[in-house]
Amino acid sequence: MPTVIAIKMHQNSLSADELSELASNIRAWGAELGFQQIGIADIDLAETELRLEEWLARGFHGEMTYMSRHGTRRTRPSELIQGTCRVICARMNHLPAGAHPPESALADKNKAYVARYALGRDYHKLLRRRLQQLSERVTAAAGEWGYRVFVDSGPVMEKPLAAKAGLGWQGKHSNLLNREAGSWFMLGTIYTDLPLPVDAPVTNHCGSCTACIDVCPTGAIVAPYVVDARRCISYLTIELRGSIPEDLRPDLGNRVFGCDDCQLHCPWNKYAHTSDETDFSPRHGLDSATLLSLFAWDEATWEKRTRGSALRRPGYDGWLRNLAVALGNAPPSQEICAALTGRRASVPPMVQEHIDWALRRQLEKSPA
Ligand code: B12
Ligand code: SF4
Repeated sequence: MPTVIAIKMHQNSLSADELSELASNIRAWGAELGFQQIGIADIDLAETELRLEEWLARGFHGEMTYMSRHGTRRTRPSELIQGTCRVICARMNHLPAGAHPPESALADKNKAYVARYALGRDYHKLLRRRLQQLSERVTAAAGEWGYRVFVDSGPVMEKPLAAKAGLGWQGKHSNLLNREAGSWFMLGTIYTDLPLPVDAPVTNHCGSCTACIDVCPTGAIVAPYVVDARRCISYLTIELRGSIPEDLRPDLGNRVFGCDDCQLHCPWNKYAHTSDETDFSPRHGLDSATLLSLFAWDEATWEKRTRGSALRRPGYDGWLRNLAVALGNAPPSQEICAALTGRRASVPPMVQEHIDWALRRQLEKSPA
């Protein structure tokens, strides 16, 4: 992630009517490019800034130093990119059509659970390319304009901005929720200096429901709307580079990359839609693979099979670490113990330590 982004913005002098027409066109072009919704927000994130400061002060970001490194540039878009006055926010469904139901992989403890968003092609690449295409259409129609596309690629508060742009509200699990689409979508943004007309936010519809808080396996949603990332399985399996805290390992179950529990149990997701993007279709049978088959991937296989996929983020060691924990949590089996033991000599100490934990846990569960 870049530390400072300096980009030249162009002051385009469109009339109010032209800006309004352009905003409608952006929505229509966005739909043609596969986005389910586009909204436009102003850049006032004052309330978000206070909440982010508190979140950081409580250390909830753990080792994600990129969350604090940029100071107020994260919550003040015009400090990140001079001249920014609007943010075009987009959402795209990612739930792959035809994938095995998530509940079946979660229920079978010999299978690996991979978060739905990571089963196919890396969403960063797909959304960024489409937002770039959208931006180019704006240039073709309206002339040079100042813009910069972000999909998790800079210090941007994507959820609060999308909420301001009317794409949904932040649920108690903190993800953006939409009445017609639940939360199974990813977000992307375009910062711009064009003073486009803004959209109105929608109201919060969580009511008294606490399903996401109650179901979270690690108690990571420490208060409504507040996630302690250090306890979140998504952080532990994707962002954390070193050792997973031992007390949390049993709660990971068979989740080897990310976690969807708070979304799976959210009642609004009965309105979710699957994605038409074939790029999001599961690769290599990841929607119902066994833990042992994935643990058998050597580094070259992992390199090849994770190319262009979000699965690369924790690295090969992180991948093995996560699988070792899940194998420790699996029903006792000699085959699992043999696979863990067979791997031990060829992996770095961090992974070895997780393998040793997994072997101990397997033995504890074995009938005497
Ligand atoms: C850091 C990060 C994480 C971290 C921290 C998660 C978190 N909740 O912050 C970890 C690694 C744990 C993570 C996990 C996941 N992530 Co993530 N993550 C991000 C990232 C890079 C930044 C998020 C951030 O700014 N966090 C800082 C906190 C302080 O901000 P916040 O969550 O908005 O917190 C707000 C609320 O707490 C609110 N608040 C506080 N008190 C109160 C009180 C009231 C009354 C109200 C209304 C609000 C409120 O104010 C805070 C500031 O706005 C964004 C991409 C981006 N650049 O924005 C993706 C992003 C949020 N992640 C995303 C996804 C999909 C996930 C996972 C579902 C992945 C998975 N399946 O494993 C999980 C979900 C876990 C969860 N319940 O949040 C998507 C969410 C899409 C959506 N529909 O909302 C994003 C937007 C990526 C993208 N481009 O699409 N993620
Ligand atoms: S993603 Fe999983 S661990 Fe993280 S907050 Fe949601 S339910 Fe909890």
